[in-house]
Amino acid sequence: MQIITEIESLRLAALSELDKNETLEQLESWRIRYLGKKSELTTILRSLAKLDLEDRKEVGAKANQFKSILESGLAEKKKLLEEAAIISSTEEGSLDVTLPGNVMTTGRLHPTTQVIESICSIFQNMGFQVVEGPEVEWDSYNFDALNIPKDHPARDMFDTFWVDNNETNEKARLLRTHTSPVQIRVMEKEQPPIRVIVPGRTYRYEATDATHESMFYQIEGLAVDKNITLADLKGTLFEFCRLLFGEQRNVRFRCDYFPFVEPGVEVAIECLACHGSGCRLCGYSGWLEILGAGMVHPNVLKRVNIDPEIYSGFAFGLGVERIPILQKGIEDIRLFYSNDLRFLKQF
Ligand code: 2U9
Repeated sequence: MQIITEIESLRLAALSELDKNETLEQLESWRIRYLGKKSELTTILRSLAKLDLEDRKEVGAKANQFKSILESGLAEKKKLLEEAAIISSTEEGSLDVTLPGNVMTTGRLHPTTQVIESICSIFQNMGFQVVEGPEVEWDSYNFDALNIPKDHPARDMFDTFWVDNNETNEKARLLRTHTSPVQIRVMEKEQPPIRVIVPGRTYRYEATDATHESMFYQIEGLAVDKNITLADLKGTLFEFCRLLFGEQRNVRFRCDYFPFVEPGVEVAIECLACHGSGCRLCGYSGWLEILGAGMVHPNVLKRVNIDPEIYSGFAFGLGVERIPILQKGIEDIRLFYSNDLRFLKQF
């Protein structure tokens, strides 16, 4: 049949031309020529209706087979040309190897985290265990358990963010003003010997300025056992100061007051900037206060059912940001948590 021969020769022509297309534009012209509305194939398909049934079946099958061969050939060729276009665009100069590369920035730990890690590891090496606890606390854990009863003037030392506004209720919640309630929780659960180090966020209802933040980090420590004395406290904290600030650093130990310890002490190191002669950093005293500490108050032990006649303990606390502030001469504590990368990248 004439029309079948026509389709056959059309197929040969189309496929041999398909191979010759070298660009996507050429391929599109090819598509219009062989598969477009005005193509011979479309004319053949439209004329099928005029044929008698037998011929229509035969020619229809042949024409549709031809159409699908062309369509799959087209898709395959298009894919090849697109891939080649990508490769040649990089080869032909869109990749300029003389341009500066993209700098891969590496992350780092926040300066506060770095200090927490080095302090905790010093105490871990002395046998202390790192413990964490909740930042929203009960009034009773934050104050009463630490020998700071309701209406006691010592409460004024801690400007508090209340979550529940009923300060007379033991079950009123607050944002913890120190990490000490965690040590209470440890003593409730564990029997001595206890040696824990507790890092974490603490909150004070402060008007913020260069030296005050409403959120800051503390690290506190607690050791409870038989025969723990002030000499253990002094030896442990002197060793800590020398490991953190250098073997030769002088350390000062003086009386201080904290409601949860008796006696209470304050530990200072020889000024990092002037080595004791007096400068702006140390307020011309020659000393930098680093830690507060003391022997755990018997009332605190009694409340958690540890007999102060049998056991004794020492505790200490420090403000974490103060360490890099003093070491690096940072002028404003608010820089730590304002997420300015120009500051953070320096650590
Ligand atoms: C328990 C018993 C005693 C922890 C202590 C301090 C002294 C202290 C301050 C340092 C600077 C807090 O960040 S700061 O403002 N802390 O001086 N902390 S004794 O005493 C405890 C803790 C828990 C059960």
